Amino acid sequence: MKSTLRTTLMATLLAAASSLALAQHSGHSPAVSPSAAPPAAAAPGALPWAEAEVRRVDAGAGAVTLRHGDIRNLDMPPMTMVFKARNPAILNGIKAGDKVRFTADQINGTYTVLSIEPRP
Ligand SMILES: [Cu+2]
Repeated sequence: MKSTLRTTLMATLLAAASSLALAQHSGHSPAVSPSAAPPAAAAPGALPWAEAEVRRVDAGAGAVTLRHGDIRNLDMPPMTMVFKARNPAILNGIKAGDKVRFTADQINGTYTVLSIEPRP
């Protein structure tokens, strides 16, 4: 009796969990109307690439100086400036003079590079 109740409870929890996962998954489905999508700042994958030339890499500080083009999501015109790397490891293999593309966002008031890679 007791074990039957527990089994039923487990099944209910599992069903609830899987329907929740399903709901979250469908939220990212392309079938969802674009007007219902959250602003571009939400997911790193949603940020537009910007182009830049690397001026300086400060691996110790986890910072990189970029002479960048337009950054559409930040409404920023071309300029040279320092960005923090959200994960300093993404600066491995990047050096001054490299032509790169990158995504950036303003995180806690700091312009932060989320991803960076050699320009294709
Ligand atoms: Cu800038």
